[in-house]
Amino acid sequence: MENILEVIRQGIMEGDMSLTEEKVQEALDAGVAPGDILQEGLIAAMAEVGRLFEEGEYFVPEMLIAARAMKAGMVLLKPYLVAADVKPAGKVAAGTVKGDLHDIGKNLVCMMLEGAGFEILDLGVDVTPEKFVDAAANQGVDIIAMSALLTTTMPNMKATVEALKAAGVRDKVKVMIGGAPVTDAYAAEIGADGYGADASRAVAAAKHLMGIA
Ligand code: B1M
Repeated sequence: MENILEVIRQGIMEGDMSLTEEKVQEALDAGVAPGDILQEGLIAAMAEVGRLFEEGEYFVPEMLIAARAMKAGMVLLKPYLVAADVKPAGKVAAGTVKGDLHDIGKNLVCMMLEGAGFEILDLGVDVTPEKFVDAAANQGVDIIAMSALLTTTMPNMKATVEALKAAGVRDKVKVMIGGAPVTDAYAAEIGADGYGADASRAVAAAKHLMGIA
């Protein structure tokens, strides 16, 4: 079993989608527990990718292709995880804030979070405070994750935090933010709970907010 999980990890780290798919299917057919394939295959590989990114050995393209391979494996694994009732690390509603159409970084953050075992509700781009509030109120999410790439749209993060408060759901969720112009200080200023400078640190922040790291 360890050997096939090692091959899955290697496949993901090298961004080899077809090898990842083939080996995830092989592991499932061989009766390896879906939770083990997730934890010791997909999640372990993406944790290593995050580490290499932080150490400057991997860059955004390597992270993107690794995440794509992980997602391909996840598509096969998901029905088995549901059947085995494997619980996600937490549910995250992620979106780029109102007025902002940049989604490359947000998508990468979503993929890395998924690779860390989180369930993602991707709200897309140009997401209004009302849509974030709806996710917090009605979709059972643990974390609201907002991305902004424009200095002109950053205030919509604050507007969303205020809208969550006004709707009485601020305490139901944690709020984390990120994006090129966003800083830790800005997160503190608007009353967000967490901040990630990049996709790898976003995973660390989300885990911290869920009390799992
Ligand atoms: Co635009 N753009 N853009 N753009 N664009 C920037 C952001 C800009 C810095 C370029 C520049 O002038 N040098 C500038 C903003 C200036 C400012 O506000 N200070 C700018 C501008 C001005 C604009 C327009 C206004 C241009 C115009 O039309 N006049 C316009 C706005 C449209 C709109 O949104 N309403 C516009 C449009 C576009 C395109 C559509 C052409 C395209 C976006 C395509 C897309 O996303 N689908 C685009 C692009 C590609 C860029 C640049 C070149 C690259 C952004 C990117 O994808 N980076 C960008 C310049 C730059 O950043 N060098 C620029 C790669 C990505 C992996 O990084 O998004 O930073 P990033 O995400 C990182 C981290 O920030 C972090 O993790 C990610 C991965 O490590 N992160 C999070 C992101 N979200 C997070 C959330 C978290 C945690 C971490 O927790 C929730």
